[in-house]
Amino acid sequence: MNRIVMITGATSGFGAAMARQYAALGDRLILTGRRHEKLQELCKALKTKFDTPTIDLCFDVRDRAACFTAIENLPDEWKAIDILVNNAGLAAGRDSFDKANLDDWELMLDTNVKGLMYISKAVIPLMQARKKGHIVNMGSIAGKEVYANGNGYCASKYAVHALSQSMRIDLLANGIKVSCINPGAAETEFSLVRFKGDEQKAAAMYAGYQPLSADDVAGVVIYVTGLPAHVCINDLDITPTAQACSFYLQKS
Ligand code: NDP
Ligand code: 8X3
Repeated sequence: MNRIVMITGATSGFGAAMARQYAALGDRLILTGRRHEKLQELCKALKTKFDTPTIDLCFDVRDRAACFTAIENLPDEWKAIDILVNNAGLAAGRDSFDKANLDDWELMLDTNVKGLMYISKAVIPLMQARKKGHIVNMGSIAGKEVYANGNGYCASKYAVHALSQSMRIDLLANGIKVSCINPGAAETEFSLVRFKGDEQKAAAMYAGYQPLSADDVAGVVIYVTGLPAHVCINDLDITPTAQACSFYLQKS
């Protein structure tokens, strides 16, 4: 479709799956993440399979200056970003409020909230100049309902939800769409990161039911960003069929 799509956190999970699905549609991609090798591998694979023009930007979304520099330094022809997917994010730890680690809280808030704000602030002027654009924020069902031991992560995703509503109101006059996508349990590197490399704990999160895949969530983002210009899905929850909400999960 020849749109310019920027996806943060494209080195794994939802971001990488979205990159592949947008590439299959013929879009051009700006892909970000901290793991340079993974970004390069993905860009190479997309070039080989779909002949996709890509730009890979390796930086940490917690680094405010790096976020603005990355956007400022884009070649002019790449600044016409049609779709920004604020996807980079993580959970760190799953402990009760009294036991949770302060560094984990800061990591989640700095990445999931402040990183999203920096990238959005850098990209929005480019969209305002063109009077169009679509910002997709990756929220979570954890941003709709708090669950036990979710504290810092839930707070970060509640913030993503609030920021999405705020952006939608404040950017209304600019013709910019803002969508917040709220997945439930999806099997990616997410739980491995949350449990700091503990493979058993991570695998247990997805045992006894069929979780969402990265491609399931990517397909929803593709759908939401493929609607006619006058149609905007503002807020969308997606869970595995086995999951009703944050605390009801049917396991065999
Ligand atoms: P993954 O761990 O597979 O992917 C996370 C991506 O975010 C990676 O590409 C990672 O890249 C990037 N990232 C993390 N921290 C930073 C940072 N500081 N700077 C730049 N990039 C960063 O998880 P998912 O694909 O599952 O998660 C994607 C988003 O979806 C997250 O916001 C997550 O909170 C949300 N989500 C996930 C759900 C799930 O169950 N999996 C459900 C609901 C929402 P790198 O490490 O290379 O920097
Ligand atoms: C990830 C889904 O339920 O593990 O955002 O918080 S959950």
